[in-house]
Amino acid sequence: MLTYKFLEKQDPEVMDVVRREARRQADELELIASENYASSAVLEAMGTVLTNKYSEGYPGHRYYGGNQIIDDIENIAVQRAKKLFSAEYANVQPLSGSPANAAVYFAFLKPGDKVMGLKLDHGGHLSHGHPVNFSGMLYNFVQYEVDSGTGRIDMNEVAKIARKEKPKMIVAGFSAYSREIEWKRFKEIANEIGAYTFADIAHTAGLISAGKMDNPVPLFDVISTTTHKTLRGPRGAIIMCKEKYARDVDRAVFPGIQGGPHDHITAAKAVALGEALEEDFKQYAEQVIINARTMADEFLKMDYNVISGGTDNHLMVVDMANKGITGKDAEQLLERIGISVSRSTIPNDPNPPMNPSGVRLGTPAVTTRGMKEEEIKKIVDWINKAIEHKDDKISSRKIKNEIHELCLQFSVPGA
Ligand code: DSN
Repeated sequence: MLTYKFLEKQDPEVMDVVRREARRQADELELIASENYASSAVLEAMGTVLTNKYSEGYPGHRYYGGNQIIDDIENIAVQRAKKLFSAEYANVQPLSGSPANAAVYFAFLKPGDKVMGLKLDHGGHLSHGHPVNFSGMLYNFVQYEVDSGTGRIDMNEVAKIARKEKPKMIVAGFSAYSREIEWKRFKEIANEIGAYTFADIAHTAGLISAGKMDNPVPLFDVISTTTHKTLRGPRGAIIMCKEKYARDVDRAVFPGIQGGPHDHITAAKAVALGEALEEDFKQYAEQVIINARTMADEFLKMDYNVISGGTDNHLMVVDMANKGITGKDAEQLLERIGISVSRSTIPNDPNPPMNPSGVRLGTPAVTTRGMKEEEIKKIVDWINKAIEHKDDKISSRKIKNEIHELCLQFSVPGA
């Protein structure tokens, strides 16, 4: 564990929470598809004196004095983001995914403009036009869905809706979709109707940057990503775009949406981007996908209903209906044996979002610990046994102990 000697002395109560959470992260299995373990170097960068600085504006054009050194950290992060994703332009200031998406809409659209995005219960994100989110309140979203037979986005259907609705922007991206996105086809459809293309690659940025999935950055007008999922950095986000939109994007982030950037987080983003440029990150990304495929295959062998029949990326959504348990109950049952997953809606879910039919599982975090196919097979077996014997306390205790034994063999950065 990192030392935290000053925190320990100053505030034992807070230190106790940090210690307990570090223990939990090390002792349990993290299968939440959007979570990962940032490296010790990323964690250290977040704890630096860069947190003390205000630096509204951009390198060379700040509204506060004393930013000549801070400019360096922002420039390093920008250069690394551009190199990693082959981007013409990068803004590394967005505080997280939703604010980044807000800035994208703000840069390209006016309130009331028509936009197309993937529906939430079909794998989209709240900020892709859900009515309870600012995106659905401010903009006129029309939503596309996955095909009910294949569980995949049907590009002919996307084209049909786009031609009929003529949105000003098409959003491609997701929170719970396990297949490759046909970026080129999205671009062709958008070109046909003169729409902007916006890719939200929050989930797969690490896999894309490592060349393991197709990269929309050179193709699309604008791209957002969080930095803490498969990219394995600090909580935060980045927007990339064509050079011609740079000024609009910058102005939308600051002063449009945000105040001062969080410079300690920018430093941590720079560290994570540097790590992702290294050769061993490519191997990590490849293993994330191999592990996810292994996991999906094991679930399928045990007669689980994996939406779309498998995965091309790091995640899968499993409909638990044929196993006689809801997504919420499965999440809580697995939590009791030391496995974290997130409940998830399935396409056209008959159940409400708080108690949906499915669970979403992902492999980024366990792969960071060094787990491979052998461990993944054990994990699926434990999940299956826990679900099959859900009322058997002795069996649950035994599985929990076995999970703990496995966790002891695979360390966690920072824990
Ligand atoms: N909360 C993230 C996820 O779990 O996918 C998206 O915002």
